[in-house]
Amino acid sequence: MKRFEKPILVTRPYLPPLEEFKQGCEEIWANQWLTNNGPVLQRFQKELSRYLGVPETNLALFNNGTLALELGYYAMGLAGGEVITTPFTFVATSHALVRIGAKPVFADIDPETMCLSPEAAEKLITPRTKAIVPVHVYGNVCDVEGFARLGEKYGVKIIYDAAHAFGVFREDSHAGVQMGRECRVSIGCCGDMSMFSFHPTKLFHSCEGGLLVFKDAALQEKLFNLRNFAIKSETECIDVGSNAKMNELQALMGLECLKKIDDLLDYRQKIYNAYEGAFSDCSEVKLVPYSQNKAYVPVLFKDFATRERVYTELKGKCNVFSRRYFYPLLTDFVPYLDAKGTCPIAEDVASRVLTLPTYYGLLLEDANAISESVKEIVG
Ligand code: T4K
Repeated sequence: MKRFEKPILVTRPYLPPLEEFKQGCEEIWANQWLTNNGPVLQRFQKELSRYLGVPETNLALFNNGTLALELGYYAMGLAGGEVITTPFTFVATSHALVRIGAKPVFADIDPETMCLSPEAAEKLITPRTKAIVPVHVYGNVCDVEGFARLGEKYGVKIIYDAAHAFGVFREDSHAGVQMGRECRVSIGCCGDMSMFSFHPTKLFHSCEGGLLVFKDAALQEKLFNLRNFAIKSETECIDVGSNAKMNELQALMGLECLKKIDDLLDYRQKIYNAYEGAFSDCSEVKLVPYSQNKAYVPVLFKDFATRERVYTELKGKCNVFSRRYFYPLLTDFVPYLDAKGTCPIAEDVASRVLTLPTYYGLLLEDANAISESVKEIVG
């Protein structure tokens, strides 16, 4: 079993060449403009519009994904209502709901994709339900057709937490936003709204950042306003907004990383292929194959004890820091304990899943060595 000299972390952010970043800084220094809808942010928005194929009128950038969600939920009018969502996610999906005064109602997941199940969600719809918030967890695509049907049938909003799904595209005739590219649409175009996180633990980042993509272009003005305290002019404040503006250095990092996006995606695929090859002869480790962008490498073990042994021994014996995303389940955390035990499939998955290291620059031979260690640990 290989012990790495330096710790191998579950992820590392891609960093653009420092010289190129410095050149971008020169422009920011010359402008003496650091935040509040600056020119670099506007360029970043344009480039994202081009990459995703979404009109610029249907995008809004924020300083992180959590505030993007919070303000997105608020702008969609979810305050005071119930929102059906998944417990198998990062806490931000639900925290952002609670923070605007909406009540998360947890429905179970599909055991294969690990995304919210439309069938389970439908059973919980009541007259108080204002929206459904599925998560494209790990970049696995939700049953977007199933949710579109629920949206139409019950008149509820469908808002995707697509934090993990940047770089995921699909052939789609149900796209929410009219696309420039024929048939190939960003996953962010499904439903009424989607949020991408640009945190450095994501395959694409802007130091911190979040992007909302929305179907109704009229929302843009509202969101731009909400991210700037809801101040409309020097003498008018029209709502209770927040400070959720992306600054110029974040936008510059995003622009520099976007230049590299195809390579970042290709590299993740290569790492995934290395793990896939290595585990192909081992029935004790089930690689979860559904993600298009390979943002994470989740594997399932036969039971909780095995998963815990692999997690602990990788750390102790190999100096490899895998993560148990997403364990514990949200319904095991203090704010959501009243829903504990309501989602048995999610509980089972959370108890057996482990995400293995993947990032641009992780050596393929290191992914192979990690796989060999995992196989040795499970015996
Ligand atoms: N919805 C979903 C489904 C999400 O997964 C997230 C965030 C959100 C919403 C909210 O979006 P943001 O507001 O974050 O934009 C991390 C991230 O902090 C969080 O962004 C992410 N999901 C979540 C899944 O993972 P931690 O507590 O695991 O992060 P941390 O600090 O332990 O970092 C993980 C690994 O990355 C470590 O081994 C160290 C390495 N790392 C981290 C940073 C920040 C680096 O090498 N460099 C770095 O700069 O939560």
